[in-house]
Amino acid sequence: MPPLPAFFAAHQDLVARALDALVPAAARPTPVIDAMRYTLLAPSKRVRAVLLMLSAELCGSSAKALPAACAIEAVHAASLMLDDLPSMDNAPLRRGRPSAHIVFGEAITILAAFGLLNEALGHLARSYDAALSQRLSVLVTGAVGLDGLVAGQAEDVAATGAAIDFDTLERIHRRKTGVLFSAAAAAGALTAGGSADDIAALTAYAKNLGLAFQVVDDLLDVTGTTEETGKATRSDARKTTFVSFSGVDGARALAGELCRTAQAALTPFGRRAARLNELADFVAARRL
Ligand code: GRG
Repeated sequence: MPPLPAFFAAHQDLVARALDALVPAAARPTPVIDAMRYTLLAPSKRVRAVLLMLSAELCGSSAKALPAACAIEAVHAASLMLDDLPSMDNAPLRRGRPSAHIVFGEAITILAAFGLLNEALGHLARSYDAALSQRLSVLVTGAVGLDGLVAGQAEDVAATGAAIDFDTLERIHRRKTGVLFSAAAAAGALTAGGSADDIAALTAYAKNLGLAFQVVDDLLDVTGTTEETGKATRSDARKTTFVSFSGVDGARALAGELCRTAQAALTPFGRRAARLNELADFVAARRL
């Protein structure tokens, strides 16, 4: 994977080590644990974890943020495993490796995804006091649920091969991608005791950042390489994407506009938001 901005590195290492501990290798390996670790620990940007940690820092401290960052990354990894299945996106390559179902089969992959989801929620419950773990659980289950990943994916599956309008496309991806970004930012703020105003501003930032991230994902499917993205490219032919809707230049302009809207939401934080501004610049220009 090509190098990421320097400020990613410290958080990425911390998160990678904590994820390794969250799903430890079994003394006697089992296929389902192997499959959980295969996708969870594969090299990746960890952008949602980094967003969570930076949001916590902005609200005072990231000292308590790591378990929530791991939970969000475990949910994300589960969603990737399910998304790649033949009955969904049928994607052969993920994080630079054959997708989990190619290595472990569909049944074990589905079980491993449920395993990761379960570990994510268990980790939140174990890692925080009752009040904070309750608020974080509401956030994360909300992001997965009927106004989040599951709803977005269901509408995406239904839309495959069909003509959809821009509002539908946007709703699908706000749910599939944007909502988990928002949950990550809000969760970071919560772990640092952020105020309701902090949480609202960070949620607005992350909602637009997440949609921008998806628009760039669509762009990279057309303009990127497998070496850069770790995924098969030119794979979205059966789908309406931001590129098929708006063209490469239109999608690039949209991503830039969404990142600027995201950054505008950070205005109340002033210079304290420098890192999150940098993260938005990275998302707009990313090649991986
Ligand atoms: C029950 C958890 C659960 C999900 C069910 C399958 C599903 C519903 C939703 C799929 C959501 C999905 C995979 C959206 C795509 C988001 C996206 C842009 C993924 C790529 O993220 P990156 O680039 O990947 O951050 P890395 O590998 O760096 O983590």
